[in-house]
Amino acid sequence: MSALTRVAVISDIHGNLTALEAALDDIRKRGAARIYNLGDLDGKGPDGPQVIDRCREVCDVNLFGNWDDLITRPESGNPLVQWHHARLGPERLAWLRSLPLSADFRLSGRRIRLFHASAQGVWHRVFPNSDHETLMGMFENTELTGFDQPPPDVVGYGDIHHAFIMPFFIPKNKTLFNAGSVGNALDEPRATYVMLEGVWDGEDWDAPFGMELVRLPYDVESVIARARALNMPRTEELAIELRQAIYRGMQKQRVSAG
Ligand SMILES: [Mn+2]
Repeated sequence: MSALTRVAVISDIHGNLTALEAALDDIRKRGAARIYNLGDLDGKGPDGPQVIDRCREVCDVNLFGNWDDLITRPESGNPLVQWHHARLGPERLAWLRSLPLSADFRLSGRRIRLFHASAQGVWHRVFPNSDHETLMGMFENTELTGFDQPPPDVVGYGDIHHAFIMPFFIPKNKTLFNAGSVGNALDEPRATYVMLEGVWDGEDWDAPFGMELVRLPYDVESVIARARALNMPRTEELAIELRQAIYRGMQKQRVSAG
């Protein structure tokens, strides 16, 4: 019987160093051997440079997200994007730009595939209530995932800041999960990630395999205070996201609706 390996899957830290440290502390306590980060390291939160430096140090793999795309192309003209871009410096920007789009590995027989948003691209958004064909598209080999690996059994992604673990009835033995968001969770206001457990690179499907959704409290107010101290654009929208898990795009609608 081989020993089980724990693999932490984190995503969407969005410049929230306090939430990242809470997640890393928990990951360390649980003895994870590997950490995969699914992208969106900066943007929205105040500490992008520190988050990038920390992820380079502790994550085994860092993947490219849509905000990593946005932030490395500041010509979009958005003042928020420009504010974040200006703080990173050329070396971090080049590193972000160099990140891979997907990662594959094997755990207890299952082929696991991770990417930021979907197999179609970092700007292609998939929700758990998308139609069956769209959800099945997450398991296909594409330009983004490459064609050199067999299609996966378990797919994990980030992007929507909404964690879930969804095994399918049809087809059997396929599971889609979302790691949620460490630094900008929109399903509940806590740092969120997923821990996988199984035999690393093992071929035996009958070896134990586990997936766990982890929620952690952190000092939300200190992050908001830090953003205010830095005069970060859209800090008040960030405050509502971090305190109440209400997406900034929904905040105005909520006010006008009532
Ligand atoms: Mn994101």
